[in-house]
Amino acid sequence: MERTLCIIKPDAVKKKVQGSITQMILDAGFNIIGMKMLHLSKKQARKFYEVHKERPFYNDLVDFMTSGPVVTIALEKENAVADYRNLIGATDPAEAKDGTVRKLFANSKQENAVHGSDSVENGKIEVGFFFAESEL
Ligand code: IDP
Ligand code: MG
Repeated sequence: MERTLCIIKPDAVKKKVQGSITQMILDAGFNIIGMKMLHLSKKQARKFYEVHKERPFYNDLVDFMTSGPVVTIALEKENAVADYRNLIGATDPAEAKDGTVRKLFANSKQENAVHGSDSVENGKIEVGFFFAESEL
């Protein structure tokens, strides 16, 4: 079983669609093994998105991700990383396929409703960023 991390981002929590997104994830066959709502600090957001620190959108991304509460969800399933990326769709909702989470709920390339891990290795690392093994 693979693990992957979902973050329901501040735009989606503000729109009150965290329940709809969670239901889509469950309907797609994922097991939720951990879930928490929290308001990220700047320090946490900077660390989480450290791989993007040289990108022009990094500071805006940190501001956005700390603009309101998020819901972090640890997911488990066979082929979880790729299956979850398919469920959420492309980073830019204008390019996301019909029926994907981002097509349905994202506002823009930045405010794109959800995070998803990009590799099996990062799935493990990112779940560990928010959850102690004893919580899962
Ligand atoms: P991903 O979330 O689909 O894996 P990444 O390229 O890893 O996309 O980017 C991380 C996050 O940074 C995106 O989900 C989005 O919120 C934001 N982002 C990425 N590219 C842009 C951009 O060109 N403009 C503004 N925000 C961006
Ligand atoms: Mg990414």
